[in-house]
Formats: sequence, C-alpha cells, structure tokens
Amino acid sequence: MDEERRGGQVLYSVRMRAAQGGPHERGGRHVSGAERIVTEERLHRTVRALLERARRHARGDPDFVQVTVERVPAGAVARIAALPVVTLGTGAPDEARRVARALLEAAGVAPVAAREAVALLAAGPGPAGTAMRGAVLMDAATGERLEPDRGRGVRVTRVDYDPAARRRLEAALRRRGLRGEAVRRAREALALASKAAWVGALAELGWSDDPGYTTGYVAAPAIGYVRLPGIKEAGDCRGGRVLFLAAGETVRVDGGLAGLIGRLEEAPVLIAAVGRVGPAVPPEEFLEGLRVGDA
Ligand code: WAQ
Ligand code: MG
Repeated sequence: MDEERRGGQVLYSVRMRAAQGGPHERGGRHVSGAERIVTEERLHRTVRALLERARRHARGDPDFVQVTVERVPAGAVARIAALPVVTLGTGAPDEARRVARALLEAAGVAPVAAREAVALLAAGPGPAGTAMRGAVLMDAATGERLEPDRGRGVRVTRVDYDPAARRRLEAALRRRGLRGEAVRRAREALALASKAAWVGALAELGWSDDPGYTTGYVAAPAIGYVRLPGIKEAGDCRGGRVLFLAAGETVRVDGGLAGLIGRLEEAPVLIAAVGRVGPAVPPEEFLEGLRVGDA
C-alpha cells in the first residue's frame, strides 16, 4: 500500500445508491445511483458530490443514501477505450424506437428480442412497471430474461474515466452541441456501455427513468454508441437498460452467466481513450451505412 501510494497508484471505487421509503433491499423505491473510480486526492470531493447528487434528484427526495468507498489495487484496473459516439436525428418515440430495433438487429440481436426489449422499457421493466436499479439481461436470440433478480437487475459498476479522457470526451460532446445535464448523462451511459461491451455484451439498449431526460441509446461493439433523441415523451418515469447476451456462448465460457455478472458488477475499469464523437446523422443514412458495411 505504501509503495502504491508513493507511485500515486492508489485508486478508490466510490459507489452511491439512494432510495425513498427505506433501503432498496427493504422495498424502498430506487431514486438514483452512480459510480466513480478516483485517486485519493479526489476522494473527498467525489464522496461529497455523489451525496449532493443523491439529495437533489428529479425522481424524489431519498431517505436512504449509501456511499461505499473501496480501495482497488491500480494493477487490477483494466484500461479500455470508449466506443465511438454518434447522434441520430430522431425526434419522436415511435421513430426512435423503430430505429433502436433496427440498430439492435444490425448488431446481431434477433428481431423478437429487440421488440421485447423496447416493449419492456416502455412498460417499466421492474415489478408492476417500476424502475429497476440495474439492467435486464436478455438472451439475444430468444428475448428470454436471464438476470437472477428482476427487481434489482444487474448493475454495471466500478467504471470511470481517467481525468484526461474525461476532459477530452466532455470537450468533444460540447463541440457537438451537448450542454449541461446531457454531457453528464451521455458520459456516464457511454462508460457503462463501453464496459459492458468490453465484458462481452453483444449489444445494449437504454433510456432514462427520469421524467425530464428523453434521449436514449443503442450501443454495441459493431455499431458504437448511438444516441437516440426523443425515445420517450417528457414526463414519463419509465425507462431502464437491457444488456443482450449471446447466451448460448456465454453460459459455456469462464464461469458462465454468474462469471459474466461478476465481471459486469466487479471488474474495475478505467476508460483511458475516447473514440470519435461524430456530428448528427439522419437515422436512415446511418442504418444504410451499416448495411453497406455488412456487404
Ligand atoms: N448498471 C446497470 N443498469 C443501470 C445502472 C448501472 N450502473 N444505472 C442505471 N441503470 C438502469 C436502471 O434500471 C435505471 O432505472 C435505468 O438504467 C436508467 O438509469 O447519450 O440517465 O441513470 O444522452 O436514469 C442515456 C444517455 C441516459 C443518452 C440514461 O439512465 C445520451 C440514464 P438513468
Ligand atoms: Mg434514473
């Protein structure tokens, strides 16, 4: 530890979760959650920022907030590249959801599973249409749900940017016109999606459960991180994330489904490189580009 400290190599995983009506495991309603991996120098201000964020959240005023700090050996942290980013010119839920299904199919998800995932997020994927705290895991071939706990889902945690990559990404997002909250949301969703892709997810679909944020995304190694404005109406509190697994392969290798869930939740990852952040593209043009790339 002393040696790690002298080299400036001690890192901390900081995780926050907040709920209303008691802790999540006692039936509290999920309000917010966030993850960071930071140096010791940034530890205190990160804890403070996550606490502030939990307490000023559009989904409500939490009466339970937990902030967990864990030291992680720097040598155990994988350094990966973020997926490239593009924004499509979608505007309304019907169109954005149709484009989401087409993107998922281009990434190798079966049409039945792509349709099921969109319908699930539209209805609220948790019990009785509530928000989950984590993601749905879905068999990309059949649409079958694979996560062990349908209320909680699987949380992709212990992922963050190194400070230089984070600055470069934020500057690139701003150059493409993102402002304020959108920069943070896109940055965090890109981190999650890039880690999930690195762990082995075939594709991902997500949009916020927060009523004011209406841009969602589809991400996959094959197509990048594709932003879809207007995927839900403002005021709608339904949303979530679906990670698609090539389940036939997944359950056979490296500890199977449990091993994959363990890596999604626990393997520490720092994003050290940022890819291209492209200008807005009309949806049909982007989909056509994928078909050409296929041929
Ligand atoms: N791991 C897995 N699932 C998660 C995690 C996580 N760490 N965090 C949130 N979720 C799930 C959970 O079911 C939430 O209810 C749902 O996702 C939505 O979370 O580029 O803000 O934080 O502008 O509300 C997309 C950004 C924003 C698009 C998504 O999600 C863009 C967003 P939220
Ligand atoms: Mg939310």
